[in-house]
Amino acid sequence: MKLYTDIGGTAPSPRRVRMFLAEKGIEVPFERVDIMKRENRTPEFMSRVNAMGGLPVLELDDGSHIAESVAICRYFEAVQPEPPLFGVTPAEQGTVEMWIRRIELNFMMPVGMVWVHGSPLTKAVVKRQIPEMAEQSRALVRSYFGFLDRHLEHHEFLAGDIFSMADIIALCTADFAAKLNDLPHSSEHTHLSRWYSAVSERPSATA
Ligand SMILES: N[C@@H](CCC(=O)N[C@@H](CS)C(=O)NCC(=O)O)C(=O)O
Repeated sequence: MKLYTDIGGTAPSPRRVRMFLAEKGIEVPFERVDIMKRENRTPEFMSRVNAMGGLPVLELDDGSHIAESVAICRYFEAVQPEPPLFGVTPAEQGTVEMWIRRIELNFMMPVGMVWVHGSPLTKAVVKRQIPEMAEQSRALVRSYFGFLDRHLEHHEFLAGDIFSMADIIALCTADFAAKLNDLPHSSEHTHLSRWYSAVSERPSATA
C-alpha cells in the first residue's frame, strides 16, 4: 500500500488524507509526486493510477487505486474505526456529511476558483484565466467566513461537539486560502479564529 501525495505538502486535498492518517495513528508510505512538474498528468500516471489526474491517490496491495480524498479517508475509517472521524450515531454521521458537503461546495469550490483564475502560479496551465471569476469567488469566500463564524459561535467544531473529517477539510481549505490565495479570515471573526487555532494546534495539522 502507498499514498501518492504532493511534494511540497501545500496542496489541500493530499493534506486532508495525511492529517486524517495522523489522527488515526495509521502509517502509510508516501510516494511524492511533483504537481508543478505535472507528474500527475503524464499518460502513464493517468492510465495506471488515476484517470482524473488529481492527488491524492491510494494504491492498495492488490494494485487497485482509490482517488478522491474523502473516499480514501472513508476507506481508512472502515479499516480502523477508532477514533471515529465521520461520526458514530446516525445523527452524527448525517451532520458530519452535511458539513463535508457544505465545505466542499461553498468553501473549497470558490477557493479553487480563486486559485485557477487568479493565481500567477496556475496561469501557465489554465487555458484562459477569467479575473472576474476570481474576484467573484473571493467575495464568496469572504462571505462564507462570516457564515462559519456565526456557526462556530455556538459549536466547538463544525459538526457540533465532535472533531471530524469536516474540520480537517475546512482547516486544509482555510490554510490553502490564506497561504496560497492571500485570503485569510479576518481576526474580527473571533469564533472562527478560536476554531482555527484549536484545530491548527492539533499535532496532525503538521502532517
Ligand atoms: N476532489 C479531489 C481533488 C483532487 C485535486 O484536484 N487535487 C489537486 C491538489 S489539491 C491536484 O492534484 N491538482 C493538480 C492537478 O489536478 O493536476 C480530492 O478531494 O481528492
